[in-house]
Amino acid sequence: MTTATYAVAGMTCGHCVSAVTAEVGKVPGVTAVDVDLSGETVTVSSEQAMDEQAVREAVEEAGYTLTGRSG
Ligand SMILES: [Cu+2]
Repeated sequence: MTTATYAVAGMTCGHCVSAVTAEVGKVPGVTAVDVDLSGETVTVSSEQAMDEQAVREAVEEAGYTLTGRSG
C-alpha cells in the first residue's frame, strides 16, 4: 500500500470532487482517492506505486489539470 499526493488545478466545488474521485478511482490499482478541495490536492492510495501519467490522464478526463506532485 502506497499513497501519493498530487496538485490538481480547477476544482471548485463538491461536484468537482466527485468527478475527480470517480475518474481517478477507475484507474487500475487505485484503492482510495481523497480530494482536498481547499488544498487543491488529490491523494491516491494504491497497491503499487502509481504511474503519474495514468493519474494525470484520469484527472484530465474529469476536466481538471494535474500540475505536479505535492508533498
Ligand atoms: Cu465543481
